Amino acid sequence: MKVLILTDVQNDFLSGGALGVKGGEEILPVILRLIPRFPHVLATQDWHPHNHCSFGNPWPIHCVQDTWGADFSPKLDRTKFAAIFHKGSDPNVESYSIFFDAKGQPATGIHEYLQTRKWRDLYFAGLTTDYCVFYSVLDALKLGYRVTVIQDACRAIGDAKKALAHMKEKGAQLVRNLL
Ligand code: VGL
Ligand code: ZN
Repeated sequence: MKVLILTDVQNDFLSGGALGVKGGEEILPVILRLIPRFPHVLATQDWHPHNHCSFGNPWPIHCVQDTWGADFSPKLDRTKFAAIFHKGSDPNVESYSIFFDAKGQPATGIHEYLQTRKWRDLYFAGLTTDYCVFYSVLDALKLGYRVTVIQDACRAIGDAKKALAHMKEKGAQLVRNLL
């Protein structure tokens, strides 16, 4: 079953946000076209307590729980999401991947959710190509999922090309807007 996973399409990663990613807005129309094409859409949120260990080093304060910055882009309709998963909620642990945190512990429960339903064909879109998408894709491949990255539905903080090449080398399929 094909599942679209929207990673961290949150105000703080978009322009005007604390960690605004260059070109972040450009993915919104692409994502809006993708959503109705998938039988299942899941979304994640970087969801930090106010004292998260990444604040100040290496990141500015961002995606603080229950603030505007942590909210989804207003262009997204959250009623379209079958489920929403939160990561980075432990003040002492970073979690770029939606599967495992930096200590190797389950980050969100998404793996169990997918396994229970036998959904194995994952399509990634969102922010950021070189952090959340990157580490989630590598973990998904290790977990045995079929993984596709929708390139033009993602944007990077740093080097997108390098991140994409690495994900491809590890077994991810790269596509552009499928439509
Ligand atoms: C992320 C920077 C800081 C991400 C999270 O999930 O891509 N990037 N926190
Ligand atoms: Zn974060």
